[in-house]
Amino acid sequence: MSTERTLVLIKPDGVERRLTGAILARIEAKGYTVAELKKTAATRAILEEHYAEHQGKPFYEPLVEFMLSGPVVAVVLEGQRVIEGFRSLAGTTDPTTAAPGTIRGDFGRDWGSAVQQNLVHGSDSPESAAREIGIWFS
Ligand code: YYY
Ligand code: MG
Repeated sequence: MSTERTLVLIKPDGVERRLTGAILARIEAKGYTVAELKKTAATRAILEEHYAEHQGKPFYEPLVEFMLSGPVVAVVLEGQRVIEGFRSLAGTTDPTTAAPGTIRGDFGRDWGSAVQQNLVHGSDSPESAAREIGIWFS
C-alpha cells in the first residue's frame, strides 16, 4: 500500500473552457479522492515558487503570464500511486502529441495555442507533491 497525495492544477484554459467538471470526472472515475479543492487566482509569487525549477528557461515567462491570465482550480488528490497515476491520466506535456484517452490528448487544442495551454498540472514526485501542496494549501 502506498497512498500518496499529489497537487493538481486545472489551468486557466481548462477553467475558461468549462472543463473543470469533465477533468474531475476522470479523476473520480479512476478512484482518486479529492481531499482539497479551491478555485483561486495564482500570484506571481506563488508561481515563482511553484515553477522554480523552470526559472530561466525560454518558456518560463510566457508560462507565468498564462497562469496569471485567469483563475485556476487547485486540487489535492489522494490515492494509490496517485502521483504517477495522475500524470498518466493527464498525458504528455505537449497536447498536440499527447495520446488519445488522456486529458491533454482529448481536450488539448493544437490550433494556435502554445504548449503551456495543456489544461492541467500534476506533481512529478513525492518531494514535488509535498512542496507544491504546501505552496497552494498553506
Ligand atoms: O510536468 P509537465 O507539466 O508535463 O511539464 P514541465 O516540463 O514540468 O513544464 C511545465 C509547464 O511548462 C508545462 O506544463 C507547459 C510549459 N512548457 C512549455 O510551455 N514549453 C516547453 N517546452 C515545456 C514546458
Ligand atoms: Mg512538471
